[in-house]
Amino acid sequence: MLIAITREVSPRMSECQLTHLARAPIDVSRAVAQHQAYEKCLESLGCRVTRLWAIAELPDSVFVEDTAVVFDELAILARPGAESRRAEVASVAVVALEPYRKLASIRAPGTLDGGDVLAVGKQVFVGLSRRTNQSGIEQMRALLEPHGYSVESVPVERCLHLKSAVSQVAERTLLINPAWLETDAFRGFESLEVDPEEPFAANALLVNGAVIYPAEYARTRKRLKERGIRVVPVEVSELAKAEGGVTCCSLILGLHQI
Ligand code: CIR
Repeated sequence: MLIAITREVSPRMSECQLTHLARAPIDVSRAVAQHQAYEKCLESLGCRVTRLWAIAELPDSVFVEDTAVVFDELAILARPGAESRRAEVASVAVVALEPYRKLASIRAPGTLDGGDVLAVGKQVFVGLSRRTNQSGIEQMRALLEPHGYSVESVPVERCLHLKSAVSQVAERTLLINPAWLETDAFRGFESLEVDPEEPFAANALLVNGAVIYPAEYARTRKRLKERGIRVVPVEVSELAKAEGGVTCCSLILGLHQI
């Protein structure tokens, strides 16, 4: 059994942080409907959804992925690089994570956004980005190495987070946008490139052997299907205007209590 932690869309989502996109009007009621459909999708793939309440004054709080990184042995509470997002962490930790995992925290001066962390088995790649700094990565390494994980830092300069440019789509397969990332770190994996006309298409969410994937990236979706990957399309256009993708809207963890 998997648990998916989500949080309702803030009614003030239009005030979100933006780094690479121009501000476009967000239809919040449409964003809410898209988010609910996304949660349904998670349920259809076998997740039990734990939905946290909306926090109006935290416009980006629907993007729960950035607040923590969950492993079998522990959950690491992030310290988001954007100051406006730091207050998102506490309630995710106390309400949703504490029952299931030992908790550790990234501390100042470290910063780390969960969207910068790609964990594949015991290999953990962490984007060194505008949001995640060297201290955040070193703290993550110190917390994970004793549990047998390797932690490798990957420079991220052309997009928001590491997982904007690479995500896992099958046990040993990564979906990558090579225009946004040096791919050397991922040499040990099979890779699939996004269609060059769909630069934002590298963020996919692998759940129980299927991939939750934005409906709008038809060309890359075809590539995934041709690789034998089961794709479950979702409409996430309003969430995308806030620079969110499909991994950002949940934290997924295996159900075992501490
Ligand atoms: C932000 O800039 O922090 C939000 N507007 C978008 C965060 C998306 N999160 C993610 O990719 N993990």
